[in-house]
Amino acid sequence: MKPVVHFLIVACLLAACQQGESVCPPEPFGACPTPQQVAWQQMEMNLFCHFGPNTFTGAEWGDGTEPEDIFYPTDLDCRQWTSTARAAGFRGVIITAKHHDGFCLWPSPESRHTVAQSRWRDGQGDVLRELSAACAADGLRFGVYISPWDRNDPRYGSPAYNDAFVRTLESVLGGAYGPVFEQWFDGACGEGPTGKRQVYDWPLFNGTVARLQSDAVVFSDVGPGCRWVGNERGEAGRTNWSTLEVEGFEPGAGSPPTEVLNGGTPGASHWAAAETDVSIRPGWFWRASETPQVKSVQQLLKIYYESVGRNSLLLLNVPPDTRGRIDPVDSLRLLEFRAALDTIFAADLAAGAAVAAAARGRRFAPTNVLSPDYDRYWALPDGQLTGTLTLTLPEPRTFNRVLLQEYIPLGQRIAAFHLEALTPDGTWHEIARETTIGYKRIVLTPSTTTTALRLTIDASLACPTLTRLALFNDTIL
Ligand code: FUL
Repeated sequence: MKPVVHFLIVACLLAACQQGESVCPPEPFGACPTPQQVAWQQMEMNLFCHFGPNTFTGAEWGDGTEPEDIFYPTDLDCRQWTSTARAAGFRGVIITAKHHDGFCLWPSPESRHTVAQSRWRDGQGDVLRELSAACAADGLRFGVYISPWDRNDPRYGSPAYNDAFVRTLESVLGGAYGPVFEQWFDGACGEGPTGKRQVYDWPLFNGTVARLQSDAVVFSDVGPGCRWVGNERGEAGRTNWSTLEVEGFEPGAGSPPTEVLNGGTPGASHWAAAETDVSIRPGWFWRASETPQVKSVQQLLKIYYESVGRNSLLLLNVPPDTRGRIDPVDSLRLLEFRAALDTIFAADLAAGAAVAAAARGRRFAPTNVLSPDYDRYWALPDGQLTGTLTLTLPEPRTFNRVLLQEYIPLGQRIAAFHLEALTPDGTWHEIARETTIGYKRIVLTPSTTTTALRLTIDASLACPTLTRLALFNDTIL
């Protein structure tokens, strides 16, 4: 190209940039999520259903010797699970298709310990068939927990088991039950019926999922799709990076320390956002005796703020009972939880605000943070790692929750920020000082009445992006 032509093109581009319309978006930074991982994180809340022989024996870990006939739901209704989940705002359901006792809730050809050997529906029943159909009918995504630890399979503890486990995966993921959005791999690796432990072939297992369900996000302690949050209390780290150093680690005993799982690793080369799995009851399986201890709305809200509100996905376990239905106490609590969330997040108190900040161009204008459209975001120019954004409200407003969202398709960037409110004497008063934001961060602040809020980004790994800043007032928690 002649230098003069080149000059003209550059000059035109610069002119366009100055008009702010055609400025390029920031380059992706570091490890970024796949579109499937972004869609997964946007689900925000999924339902976990622990169901199997333990539902009938009261055990948390069955030993694999339970007679198949023990599995006898008297009134299974998967539509009741999915309509409850949907009404409560969950987007997907993950079922324990096979827990550590090895019992398969579908007629797996690889096992003699399944619904097919039970008297339930004369051996013709298939919970996965009913649940996947119910999910499709209620517009929910369907996911499966298939435990590699198997206390029933006589091959467990030998290389033959890994191949058998692949065939087990194939019978669920091969298409019989439609698309699977998440494959949940528990890292537990105890002894099998012969007293031996298995050496799991994780690359083989993960490869099998990728081959059969290319859109599925694979959960394990270390991904590859998403990672365990490091505890079962419902608490993601206050600092929570969706990137994780996975080199040299594997699920189970070989996983990184739980504090690392809880907070991720800034700038690491792998994207594996944290999934927070927690039960609405003390145990993972339903027990009549635990019904009085179903978590309260306040406890669920706290969990919500400490999972979804800390850049994590919430996988809330609500185990069906011996009828094969969600207990009315649990389903009512879920609807109360939903009603509380709807009340708290009904009105964005930042609506109508004026927004002032530096920006990389009109397309990335600061006002984008007021729009609920996730793909419209504010961004700073390349190389600018700190900055402020000021919201001026039309009148004094009172809030105690500040919701922030980064545009994660370009990576997680913000490492430190603080929030200040304008006081009547014209000075700024700090109301929060935090670290990461990620896909979604809900900062709990003292109750604040002000006409202006200032966000200062104190540190960022690359020029920051922000797709949402919203204010809410929670009078429930
Ligand atoms: C754990 C399992 O051992 C529990 O039984 C439960 O399924 C939980 C979600 O994962 O590691």
